[in-house]
Amino acid sequence: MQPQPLVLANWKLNGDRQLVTSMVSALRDAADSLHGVNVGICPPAIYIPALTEACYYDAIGVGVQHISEHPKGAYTGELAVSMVKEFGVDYVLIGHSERRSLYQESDQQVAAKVAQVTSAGLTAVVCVGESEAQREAGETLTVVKAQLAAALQGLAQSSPALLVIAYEPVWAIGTGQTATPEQAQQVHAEIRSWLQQQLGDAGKDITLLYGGSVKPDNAAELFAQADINGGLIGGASLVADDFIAICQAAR
Ligand code: G2H
Repeated sequence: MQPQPLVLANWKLNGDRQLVTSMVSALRDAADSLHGVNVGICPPAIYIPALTEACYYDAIGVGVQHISEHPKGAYTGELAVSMVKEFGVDYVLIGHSERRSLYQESDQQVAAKVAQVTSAGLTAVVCVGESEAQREAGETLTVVKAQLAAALQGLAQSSPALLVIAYEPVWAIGTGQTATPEQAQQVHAEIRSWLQQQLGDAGKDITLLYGGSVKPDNAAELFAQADINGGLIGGASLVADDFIAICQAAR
């Protein structure tokens, strides 16, 4: 059986309180057209209490874009998984390419964060993907598999059901340049088969998201691919009509 579709909004460093309430209310109005799709929003962390409050009666998941790999201590500016859990967070993004490139988040940190998140019973959404140069050098699968291996190392004893993988080719992020459905499916199929090799049948059930310039006009074709179970949406998740159209395309 295919994993249930999932569409997550990654607002990055965008949005405000007003967007929290208007997005939740637009999703509520569209709820009938979203049956069968799990939808979640990852706003900047300071808006999480406003989001959990706004969607208290709605089936909307709450995500955070970043946590510390440490459970607590002298780490100024960081948030621990236990803290975000207290505020109703379901999903934690880990290893987004912007975190990897701008803040030097390493595979080791990814593994530590996956361990923190999954042992707390939250869902780790691990982002993997190759740069343009790596793709041109034919290194896509080597890069992606090394990133996946770090995620599984962190998963250790926790349930694979707490792991989601988001394939986001770096060259397609925020550039308007999307991987073709065939390019994306090719990598997703490799990810699926690698996960099955490592985890057996449990690998079949892991949700695989595609991310990178997903828009209302390309979402349906991407989500129709056999191993694409939804998306991680940046820019287009800031406009309610666009985000809802993308969520509907995942049904
Ligand atoms: C990739 C994606 C969301 P965008 O970063 O994670 O952003 O849809 O703007 O390319």
